[in-house]
Amino acid sequence: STEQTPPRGAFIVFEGVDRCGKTTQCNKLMEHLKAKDLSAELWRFPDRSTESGKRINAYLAKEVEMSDEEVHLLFAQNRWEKRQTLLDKLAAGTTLVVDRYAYSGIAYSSAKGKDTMSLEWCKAPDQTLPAPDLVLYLEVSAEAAKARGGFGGERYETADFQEKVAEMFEQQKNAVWVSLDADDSPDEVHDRVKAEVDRTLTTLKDFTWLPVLR
Ligand code: Z5A
Repeated sequence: STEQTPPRGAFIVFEGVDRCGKTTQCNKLMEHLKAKDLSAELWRFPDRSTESGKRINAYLAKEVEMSDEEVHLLFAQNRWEKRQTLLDKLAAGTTLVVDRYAYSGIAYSSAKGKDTMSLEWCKAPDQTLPAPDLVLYLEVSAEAAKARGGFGGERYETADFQEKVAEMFEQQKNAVWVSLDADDSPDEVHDRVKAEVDRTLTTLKDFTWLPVLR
């Protein structure tokens, strides 16, 4: 038969510092994909519902202490736990919109600036996990982030640290990475997101296989 197998789903990742608007944009993108009648799911990392996720949640809420190295590996494990499900979903044609991925793990850990945690060391545990088709990096200025309300009480939620995190994100830019100015209104940012995602969806037939993180 000449019938073609349906294209696999797209693997779309949102990244950025605290309050860049990822969650807001993920929700808007989901509405856009649903309106196009596409099968899509919204995921987020850390997935706080799994065993590793519960420990991560306790760490972020400052309820438990852990070494920086240990929590780094735990964040990576939290992604490895979802690897097979992620591959199965994409193969079945479901597009995944993912709020944070390995780039966050690498940026937040390497931003700690420890001798024992070089960028290479931080990258290693996520290597060979599926790589996304598109990384939308929401670039927010310190002023705009500040105007979006005070920091919460979780770990990492200070302006100095977020600035270091932004630098470590910049060092990870690659071919599938698109930086979007995220200072404007949610609808204006959404228009930029939509254009990038629609472009990626049309090229998907050329990406029948999924590369891995290097
Ligand atoms: N972390 C890590 O260390 N290692 C890892 O491997 C991973 C993560 C995966 C928890 O992540 C922490 O884990 C995080 C990184 C670390 N630490 N920090 N910081 P999380 O994703 O669960 O939590 P979060 O980063 O704090 O996400 P968030 O609170 O969901 O923020 P957001 O998604 O970027 O923003 P938002 O909720 O869409 O918007 C924030 C506010 O701004 C909200 O009031 C909106 O209504 C408003 N907003 C949004 N967009 C706009 C625009 N365009 N204009 C004006 N106002 C806006």
